[in-house]
Amino acid sequence: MSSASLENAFAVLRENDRGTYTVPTKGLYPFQWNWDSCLTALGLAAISQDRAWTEIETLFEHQWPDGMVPQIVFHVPSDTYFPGPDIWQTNRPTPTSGITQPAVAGFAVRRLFDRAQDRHTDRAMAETRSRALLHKIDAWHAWFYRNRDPHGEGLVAILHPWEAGRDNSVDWDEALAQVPTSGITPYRRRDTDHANPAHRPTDAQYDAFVWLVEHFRRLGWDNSLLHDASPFRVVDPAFNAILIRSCADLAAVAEALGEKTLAQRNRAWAQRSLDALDALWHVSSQRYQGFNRATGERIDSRSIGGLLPILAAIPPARAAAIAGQIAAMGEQMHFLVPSHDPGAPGYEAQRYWRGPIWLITNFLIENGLRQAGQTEVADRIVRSSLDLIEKSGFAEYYEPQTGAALGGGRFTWTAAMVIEFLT
Ligand code: 9WN
Repeated sequence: MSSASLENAFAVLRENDRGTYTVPTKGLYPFQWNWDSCLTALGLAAISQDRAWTEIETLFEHQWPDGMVPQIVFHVPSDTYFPGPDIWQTNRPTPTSGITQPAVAGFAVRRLFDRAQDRHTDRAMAETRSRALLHKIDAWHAWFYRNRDPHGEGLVAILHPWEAGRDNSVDWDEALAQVPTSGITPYRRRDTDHANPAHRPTDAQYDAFVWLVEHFRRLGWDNSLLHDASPFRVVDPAFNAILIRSCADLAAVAEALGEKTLAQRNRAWAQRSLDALDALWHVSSQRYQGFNRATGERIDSRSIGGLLPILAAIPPARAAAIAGQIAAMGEQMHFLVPSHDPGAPGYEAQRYWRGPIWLITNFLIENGLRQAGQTEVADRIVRSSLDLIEKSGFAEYYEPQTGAALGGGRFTWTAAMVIEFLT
């Protein structure tokens, strides 16, 4: 992998930089996205640590009074994306969407904080800026457990597929089929103006996405009501594992800064959820499986959602089994890690989260594998990721067999992950 790739990655970040936040890619996604920004900050840190902290701080400036950190912040108007602020109607000073996204902020802040230990000036800045962020991230974690686990089961639910960040995963098919779609206001999608419709969610899925937004809007975006009122409430192992890891990482930063109470609270959340997550281990498929909290049904799907818990401190035997599952997919496909098992029902090589490879999930899995001592598979994922870049550039996602570029181009978090792999 040449230094040209690194330079290209920096160029992608610069192109999508809007000063205090980055857009995922122009046209298709012209606003600030939650987990994109937190992961992008890791790449930005190689250019400027100051700018990296700003990326996360900007996102948290738009945290809701109840603690939620929104999925999208609509900093400036644009009509190239649907649904825009007129659909969400969340009534925020700067418009935002009304749902959230995977809680990677704690993980990202710890990574920035740990990185900054080498130089005195960076360290001083990291301490000041993470101290301010700690309390906001803690409030977000508290929001999750209060509103998305209202009956105290130890695991949080997502109420919309967009919250998972894996919008059209096979994991949601059955739960989404229970969402009514009649009576929605007619709308026009914009994503298919920028990307091939065959690589995007279907119209039927969009109808259900829109129904949920309109349903929550009718409930005034009152988060104390939404969980029990949503026909879609799914406990996803990946979403929970990310939250668990972020609680543990936030606790580590808090301990380093002498914030004992905050550290203890986050450690306790992480431990309780880790115990609850263990019950989602599925022996015959050797992965975690989520469940539909509205019906109690287990979600029998072989997606990346069952592998991403490697990011949390899961038992070594489970980590080894996950590494084995990934290695097995590597026997079937040229590139790793497909977002859905290529041999399993529902796999579609080019359709978004139903098969294609995403570099951010590669990065999160690689991080977890390394933490678990599974370096061989971790190294393979890094090689695969860099091969994809060499072959097809900084795409949104990639076809697992051919490595073809799919979705949007010049993609910010893809570039950020390349910087993470190379520096
Ligand atoms: C809805 C921005 C986002 C990512 C998600 C990805 C995609 C949005 C969409 O793009 O979702 O949030 O409109 O398709 O699925 O993970 O954060 O890159």
